[in-house]
Amino acid sequence: MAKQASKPAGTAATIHDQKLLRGEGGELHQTAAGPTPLLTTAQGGPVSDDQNSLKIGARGPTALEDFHFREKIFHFDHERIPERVVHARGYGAHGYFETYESLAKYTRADIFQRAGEKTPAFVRFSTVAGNKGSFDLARDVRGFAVKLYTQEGNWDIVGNNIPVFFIQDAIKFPDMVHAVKEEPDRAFPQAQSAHDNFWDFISLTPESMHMIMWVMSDRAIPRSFRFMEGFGVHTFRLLNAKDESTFVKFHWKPKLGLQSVAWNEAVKINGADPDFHRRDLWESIQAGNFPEWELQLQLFDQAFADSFDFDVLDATKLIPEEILPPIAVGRLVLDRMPDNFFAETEQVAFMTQNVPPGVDFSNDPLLQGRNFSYLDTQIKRLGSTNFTHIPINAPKCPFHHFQQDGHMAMRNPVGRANYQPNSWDEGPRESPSKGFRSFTEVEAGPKARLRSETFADHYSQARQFYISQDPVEQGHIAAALTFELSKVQTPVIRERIVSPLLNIDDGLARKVADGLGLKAMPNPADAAVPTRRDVAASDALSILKNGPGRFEGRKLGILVTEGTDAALLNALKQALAKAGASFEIIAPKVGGAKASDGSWIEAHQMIAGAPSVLYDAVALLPAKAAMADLLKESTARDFVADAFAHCKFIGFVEAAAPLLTKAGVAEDEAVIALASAKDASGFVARLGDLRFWAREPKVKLG
Ligand code: HDE
Repeated sequence: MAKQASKPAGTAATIHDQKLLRGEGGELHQTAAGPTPLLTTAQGGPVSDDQNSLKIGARGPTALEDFHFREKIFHFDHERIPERVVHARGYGAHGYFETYESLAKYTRADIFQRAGEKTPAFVRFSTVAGNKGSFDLARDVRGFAVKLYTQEGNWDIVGNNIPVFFIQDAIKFPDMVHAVKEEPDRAFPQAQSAHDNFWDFISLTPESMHMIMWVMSDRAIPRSFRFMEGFGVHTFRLLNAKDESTFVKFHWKPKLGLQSVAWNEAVKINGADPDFHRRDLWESIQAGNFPEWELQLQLFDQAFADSFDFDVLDATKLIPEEILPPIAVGRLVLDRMPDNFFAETEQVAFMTQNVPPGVDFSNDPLLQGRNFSYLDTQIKRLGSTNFTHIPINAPKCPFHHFQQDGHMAMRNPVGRANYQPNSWDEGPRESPSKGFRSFTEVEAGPKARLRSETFADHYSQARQFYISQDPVEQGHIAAALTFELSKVQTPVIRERIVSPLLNIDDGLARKVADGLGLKAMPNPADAAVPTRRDVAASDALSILKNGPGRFEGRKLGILVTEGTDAALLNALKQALAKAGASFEIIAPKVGGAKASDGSWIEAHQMIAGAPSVLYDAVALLPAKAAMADLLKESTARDFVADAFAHCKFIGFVEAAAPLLTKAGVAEDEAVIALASAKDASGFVARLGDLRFWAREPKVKLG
């Protein structure tokens, strides 16, 4: 081998290699689709040899003259751009927004004028704290950023899957983000809030407690992007043709309902498939199961806003849907993956300040700060003021302005006039009627660094969220807090978190204190405003109280072996197809297995590569003859034990009974016997409950 590699260029071996790569006679490769294109440099120069750099003799130095080599390496060296300082890990898709009916009464925004109008959209989902290469199932807020390419320019609703935020004033954002990201001296932990710095900051920032309830709830470990809500968070304004203002809060509601995973499951998913969420979106869009959300608006006027005892400008507060039911105004469908991840998902630049005429900002101090940050950050990341020339960021409506030059300018104004007013009768002009007009609000007050008194109640809505949860969800919040604080090494910080919990719910505080093994209960934290104990529960805040009641869009993991009952397997597949659900076949070997009727079952996964955490429910269809081998596989045992511990529905044939025993499965109503093909549809119907949480006290998920 070594001898061959050292042969000088032009010897038989080298020419042979090159012929293989380029095709006989040095001609272009022929494929079914015709000749492949000629490889060129970035300057368009044809390339003769892309396998060997230019050398002085086969074993000699590389010549600096090799412009093709230098260009190739130069470009490669610069392939990375800075990742986003927050929301670095994300995944996007194209789609459209369809307006249900005219909202002219509230807004002059063109996108809301005509029923049935379709507007192109691009959406990027993300985690917040983790780096670009971190895993999908971090316990974290998810970004839900929507770019709508309207006829009046791009409108970005840069939201999250949680309707409130940690802080009230944008000036605290760098501190908050520094605290949650990896600690600077040791550079860990990544993509995790379970560490001292984060909880230290939280313990000193009482305004964060409402958000903490949300991020410690199941909302922070969604099953997939498709099963998450999105929220604009801030109060915005809609302005109609008469410049009349209506306050608005934006909500995206997933058509398939909400769903989350268990924490123990999330931890295992991160190992089994760190790309679990992006793979889910990719697979469903490729399969033609286009995820869909409804845009719902909470609309209210100043008098209504004034009627609350909290401030609608405070991003740590929400308006319960029972008090102000949202109205549905359109739907968002994602139906196409980007052609290229970098060009689109990585380079997309969302900006809160991108709003069309008819949508306006409120004075929310977090939103005001964001309106500065999102433009500023694009220069850092995309490197030029001309980032709007990148196709994913360019408007899809006609646009004209006099901005010119700069790095990477792709298009400049043509003609003589590059300013206005001008005497050449050239170029665009502004329009007071069509252009963006701000709401005329009279502002007055002392110039000072202030926080409004109306922002001072930090606990009432935190309590409201907690008491609105189903008992299972409340248990998860207590367990999450206990887990996170157990990773905090400084005992006083653990205690400092229990103090504000006492202002939220006594039972919760006690559970966490007990879980942490605190020797004594601390005093409740000082509260600027005492918690309102009379806040009503809001069922809309619970995931479990609003279950979809169907298995549509979910995935069953079907364990098969040699001799699996073909009729039952086929009946299951049919029932799943009818329910709009999918499945994966897991076999001892990925090559598949022969079914009872001699047909071949193609497998998607082998058992060791597909733990049950990757599925919403499982069906165990082994044949009796295969059980002895299957029982030896610890991954088969884990497959079942985990499904049971994660409160999943388990369907099983009689032959699988020893595996259930080995996995410690105790019978309950979600462990369902599948005697024959006729049981398949009933089993799939039961899967609509998604989980059997009544099992949880027995399996003690922690
Ligand atoms: Fe962001 N945020 N943010 N944020 N944010 C960014 O913009 C910022 C906040 C959100 O998929 C950055 O392009 C400040 C709330 C999403 O590309 C940056 C403050 C909400 C995304 C930035 C906030 C969000 C970002 C980082 C406090 C929910 C990802 C890179 C005032 C309503 C968008 C970038 C995407 C990204 C700043 C708070 C959502 C640095 C200063 C509240 C979904 O500009």
